[in-house]
Amino acid sequence: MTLSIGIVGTGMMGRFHVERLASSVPNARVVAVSDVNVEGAKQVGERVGARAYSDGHELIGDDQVQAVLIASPGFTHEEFTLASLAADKPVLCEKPLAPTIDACLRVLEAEAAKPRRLVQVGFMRRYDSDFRALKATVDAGRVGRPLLLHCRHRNATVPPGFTTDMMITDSVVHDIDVTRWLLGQEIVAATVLKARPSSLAPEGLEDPQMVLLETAEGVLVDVESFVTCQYGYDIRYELVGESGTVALGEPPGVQVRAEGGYHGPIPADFRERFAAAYQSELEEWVSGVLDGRVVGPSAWDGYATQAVAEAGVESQTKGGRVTVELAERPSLYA
Ligand code: ISE
Repeated sequence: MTLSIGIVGTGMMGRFHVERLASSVPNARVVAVSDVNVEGAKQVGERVGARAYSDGHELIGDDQVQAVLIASPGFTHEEFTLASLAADKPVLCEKPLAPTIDACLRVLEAEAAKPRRLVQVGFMRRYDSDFRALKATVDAGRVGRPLLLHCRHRNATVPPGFTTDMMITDSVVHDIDVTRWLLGQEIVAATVLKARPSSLAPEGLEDPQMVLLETAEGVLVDVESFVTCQYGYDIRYELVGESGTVALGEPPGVQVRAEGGYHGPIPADFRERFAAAYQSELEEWVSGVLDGRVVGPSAWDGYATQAVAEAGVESQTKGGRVTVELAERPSLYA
């Protein structure tokens, strides 16, 4: 069986997914692509034999499209996810699920009225083998009850137009999702502190920052967000438990010890660091959908993450600790 997929958005992430789905994901076929820049969509479509639309709604309405992948800008995610739900088509939506808490709740409400889940959010770190090993170690109780989690999230640079709030809504959202998934607890408060800005950050970008998250059971999580660190894409995690610690290893590749020093590779960006995770995310999504199941990060995960991110942005702007109040969790996400 083959899954015929339509991809909304042929910008950087859309093209990344189209190429992977068309070339290396078993049982997947890209049959349609769409973008407001229809010429760009046509070029991408031609390479993989897919039809091109200028409007994502037409793509979702295409009878040949059995499942939808949304990689258009975040402010369009709500409308395309709701349209996919209305058409009863499984949808993998890049983060954010939607750009506001209210918009996320509208998606939750629409999906919760369905008999089964259709929406998955693109939190790809959950598919990374090292993150999975970290979670398996914690779940097996090898380091005891979790107390603290240290996270570092560094990007070499950011694209033009990247603003201070995006350090939370675009970057730290991944750490928020990993925290909830790794610990199996919701986050109840966020506090953000700004370091003195790096002179290498673009004018106005208050980089770096420290984000302190508190979970429902009292685990403290510190996230360093440094989006212009210059030297590469560097993600580090260490969980401190009552009887031990577990940390992500160094990036794969060879380490050279020579001339009085040692050197190893650092990925250039998140697509390189998480290439294998994106591959597994797509493979598992496609095989799950073909089996009639959507089991990856849910619309609830997208909503809860957005709620914490908004608390973080409020702390960024007004200062102090901001608590997170979540809506009641629909039974679909039990
Ligand atoms: C980017 O949008 C991502 O999603 C990456 O995974 C993240 O690490 C990066 O900080 C974001 O800007």
